[in-house]
Amino acid sequence: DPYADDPVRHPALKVNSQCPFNAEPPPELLTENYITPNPIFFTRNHLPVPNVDPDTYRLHVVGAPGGQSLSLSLDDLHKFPKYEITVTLQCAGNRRSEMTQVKEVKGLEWRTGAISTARWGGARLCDVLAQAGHQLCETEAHVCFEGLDSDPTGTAYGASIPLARAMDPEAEVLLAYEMNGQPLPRDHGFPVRVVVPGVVGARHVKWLGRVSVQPEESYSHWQRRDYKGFSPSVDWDTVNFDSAPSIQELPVQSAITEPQDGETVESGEVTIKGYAWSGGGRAVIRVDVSLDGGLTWQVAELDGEEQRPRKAWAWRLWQLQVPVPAGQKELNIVCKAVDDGYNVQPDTVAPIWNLRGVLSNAWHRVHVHVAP
Ligand code: MTE
Ligand code: MO
Repeated sequence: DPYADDPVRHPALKVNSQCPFNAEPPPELLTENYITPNPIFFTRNHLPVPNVDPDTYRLHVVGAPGGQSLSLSLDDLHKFPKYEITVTLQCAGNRRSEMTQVKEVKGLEWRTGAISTARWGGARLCDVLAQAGHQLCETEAHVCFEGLDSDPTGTAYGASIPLARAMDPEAEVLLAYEMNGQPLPRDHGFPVRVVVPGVVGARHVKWLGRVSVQPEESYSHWQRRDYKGFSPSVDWDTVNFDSAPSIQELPVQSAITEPQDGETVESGEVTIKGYAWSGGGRAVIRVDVSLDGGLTWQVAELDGEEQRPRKAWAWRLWQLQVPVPAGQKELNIVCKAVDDGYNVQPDTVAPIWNLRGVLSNAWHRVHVHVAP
């Protein structure tokens, strides 16, 4: 059993698949803290968790023509200037279960918890690439990452990002060896993972073994044959994965974590809580909440850390305390966020439904009963 050596996990996690391990924190725990505690940070593994010996670990960085290839130990990585940034990581499949309700999709049934936030510490990818002789170039180029996890045929998990993002110091792409002040937990990529702020989780390659610069995107299945968006009209007979770009930056997202669907709330006053985040460093500027299915709206209070313009890598938590309208037996609570490009979430799921169930960011709706 290739999974026999997987780590022990926190019992509060809601498991979507045991082997490979895929799990999310329950909503009420997800927004209890601005920084998600490591043990309940959502986990998305495609393969068994590799057991990497930190003493013999080497990160291979293929050098540029005229530059030099690097074989970096953990100590070597620690010698680069250390950067620490708070970054929210979201899986492209977050909230997929809502797409399934419209029509069947292929993928794990994530609810609202395939998203978490940590303070990551590590070396900047641009510094490591520079040491290997890489520079920004005029022609298209991509930085390809390979994990040390592999399938039975020996194929490693892989993904890529454009070289321009990797080399941009403002994009703050990290080779992280710390998560919330601790060495990375095994499930989250021990000893080194990529953190690409503002970009879909799939590119944050864990158990990083190899970095190279190529004229084309990674040939990995997960870069080319997955993690792409399509029209609702496209099905598995007609889909052409080459016709769509790989997902990189994610669209604006928000969800309600309290109260939960089907719950009974006290009459009088209700507190509604949730998270909001947008990709590409776009800051969330507002969250609107409705108690009547979207007929009328109120503006929620944004909590958590104020984000830097164009570098809003982390989520905002939000809440709204409101009187329950007298005589109301049920509430149709809805939330929607707006980012600083004034991008908004679509109001329903059907027009953004896609066969793989990715990019599910419609208004989040929760139906609750009011205690008599
Ligand atoms: N890296 C490797 N090597 N193997 C993987 O299966 N999963 C990716 C990414 N990096 C994956 C990986 C996906 S799809 C996501 S959403 C994130 O890791 C999840 O990171 P987490 O498990 O730390 O939350
Ligand atoms: Mo993912």
